[in-house]
Amino acid sequence: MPGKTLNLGILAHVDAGKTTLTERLLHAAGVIDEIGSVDDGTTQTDSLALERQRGITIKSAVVSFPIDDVTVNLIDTPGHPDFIAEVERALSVLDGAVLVISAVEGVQPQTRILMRALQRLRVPTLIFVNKIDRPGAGYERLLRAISERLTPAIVPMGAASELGTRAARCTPAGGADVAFTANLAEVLAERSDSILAAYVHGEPAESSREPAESSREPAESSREPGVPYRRLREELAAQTSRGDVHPVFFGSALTGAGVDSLMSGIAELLPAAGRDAGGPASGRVFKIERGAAGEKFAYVRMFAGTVRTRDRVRFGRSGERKVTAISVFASGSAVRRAAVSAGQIGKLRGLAEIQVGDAVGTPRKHAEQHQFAPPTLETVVVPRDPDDNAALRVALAQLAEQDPLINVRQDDTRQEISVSLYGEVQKEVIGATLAADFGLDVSFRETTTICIERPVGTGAAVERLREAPNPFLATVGLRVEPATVGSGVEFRREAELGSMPLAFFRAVEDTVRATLQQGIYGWAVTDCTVAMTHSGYLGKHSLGHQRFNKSMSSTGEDYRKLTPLVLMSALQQARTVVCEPIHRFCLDAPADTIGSLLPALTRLQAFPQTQVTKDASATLQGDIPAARVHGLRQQLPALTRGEGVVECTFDRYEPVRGTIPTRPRSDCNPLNRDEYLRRVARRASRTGNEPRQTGR
Ligand SMILES: Nc1nc2c(ncn2[C@@H]2O[C@H](COP(=O)(O)OP(=O)(O)OP(=O)(O)O)[C@@H](O)[C@H]2O)c(=O)[nH]1
Ligand SMILES: [Mg+2]
Repeated sequence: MPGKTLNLGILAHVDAGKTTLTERLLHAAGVIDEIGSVDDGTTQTDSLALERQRGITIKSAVVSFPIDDVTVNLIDTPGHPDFIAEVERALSVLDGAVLVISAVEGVQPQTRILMRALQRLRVPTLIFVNKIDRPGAGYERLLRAISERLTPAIVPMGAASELGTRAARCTPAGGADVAFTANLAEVLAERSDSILAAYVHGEPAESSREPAESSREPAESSREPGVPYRRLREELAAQTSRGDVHPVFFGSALTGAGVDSLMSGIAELLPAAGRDAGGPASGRVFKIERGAAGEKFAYVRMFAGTVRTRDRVRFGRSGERKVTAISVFASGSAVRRAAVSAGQIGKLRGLAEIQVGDAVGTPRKHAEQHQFAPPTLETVVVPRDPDDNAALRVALAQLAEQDPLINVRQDDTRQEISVSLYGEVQKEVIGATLAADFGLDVSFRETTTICIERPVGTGAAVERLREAPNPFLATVGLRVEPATVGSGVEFRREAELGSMPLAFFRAVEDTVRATLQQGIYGWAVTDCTVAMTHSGYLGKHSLGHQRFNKSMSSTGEDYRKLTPLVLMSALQQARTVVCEPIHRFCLDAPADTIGSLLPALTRLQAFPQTQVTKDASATLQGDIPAARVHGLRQQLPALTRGEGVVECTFDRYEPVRGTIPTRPRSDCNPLNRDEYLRRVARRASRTGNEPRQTGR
């Protein structure tokens, strides 16, 4: 049985060839006899009906293959920006990655976004320049673009010939190639003093032997007296594993050129995870799937320990369930096993409430942060048959457990359900999934932008125990302040505190975060610090009798009800500014269409900042509100004789100019104190849970 596992992500801009490359790798490893095709809908990883129809990947999929004694679990991810959430979830479970770039289209916007995320997380990454068989494929141009726009620390691993033809090939460079070894030594010496010293001063001839046995490179001795080739390869693997250097391979997933070299690179240069099966179990869910009968499977990457069938495992914030079945990926697909241990990916059954992103067992120390911007669009989903409202809610809740970022919102006042989105393609996919998997026919209202609110100044408020009109057995004081852009929400407890039971602080913090989902204008409030300045509670005994008296003791519920009141009053004092998402656009069009394009861009509130004209084509770059991106895409063909191409990526939030958009509020946030208290009292009398006396 193989001893090590490498969890490998394949990432790229849409259509770069990830799924086709996955087929090639499976074939080269002997797992499949015939290579499937994306265009015919016959690949292993684009297995959903919708993926096959459309020829694009929508969900991440796992397949596995062996290289020597390593089991590689390959995660094929979608490249379309509407499905970036899938990539984010895969990123958190990877040991290494292959970033695919088309040799024709070159470095594209999504390529840069993905590379930045890989580098932030220090995921060891190989670069594969694909499609060298297509007319227009480049070599030097690609290397230049990669080093200028992605990372300067690259090592081209071979030379390409007959580019742009079906005969295009890639010849791996070896130790006998003086130019290759010199370049390798130079790149590696930048991050290694010992390589630098050996490079400059030369090394004893003794270590100048052939490359490491694990390498599939031809076993040639280095002619470079400076650093032995074997040592260079070891150092290359070490620096690649640290995410410092990125080896670049060229090839074609379609013809298979260069795929063997990439396979060798994966085995030699990326670090496989060992099997530390002991210790407490710790894993992470990166995908949820439902079987034909609706049964739920959680894809879990284990980081430590072992989970066995019939083990009770903890997950998420408070879930605990018995695992009823486990499959582990091996030689292609998932096979039934009794246990899954560190390094492996398992498909676990039985964990009913589990969600994508949940920790399984002991959470890892560093909670993962979001790598990509959250969705900036939303739409209301309307069932064609109003009787389907309840079924729609259940169906969307199921989709949300696979994709928490669709963030299903129920607006009780209007009886509407909305979902957040990255774009129009995602909307179509949600519509098609509801029809195919749930038999629900829905329409969508026009897509709108999701804004955010940021505090402008500082605001503070306090409600004290036993001071009317506070009807709750709790003291809560809060101060809201603006924080750095992009910092999110920080909750802080201030000095004099410490006396109150921790559970009450937790109730306050959880409620603060929930309440901030709807600020003064109905948008989520972010980039702020909320400090708890006052706290107080009533003990579990009534004063006179020294006996436990529930009606005279503070409970978590008192803090959950009082906190929104205090927080919203502090927020109203601080005031907030509504900010809308702004995208960067990069638009290529025939130069003679610029005259009609510019006024159209102005009408769309887009601001072109740079314009470069080369020969007959022009490139414009600038900012555009997210709300206008779809309009631009729709108008572009007519404005550019169908030749214009535009790429938009989220850049930042900026205060809205002109009319301030508001979002319909659900009824849980108190903007009006008296109304809120009346509502709480009404709800309490309905549930028989009256506000208690304050003990005076
Ligand atoms: N000529 C040529 N075409 C290729 C090559 N690799 C992929 N293609 C084609 O490019 C198109 C997209 O390929 P996919 O493998 O679906 O690309 P992808 O990156 O998985 O796409 P998404 O998952 O939708 O982002 C298909 O029509 C493939 O046949 C290649 O090496 N050469
Ligand atoms: Mg694909």
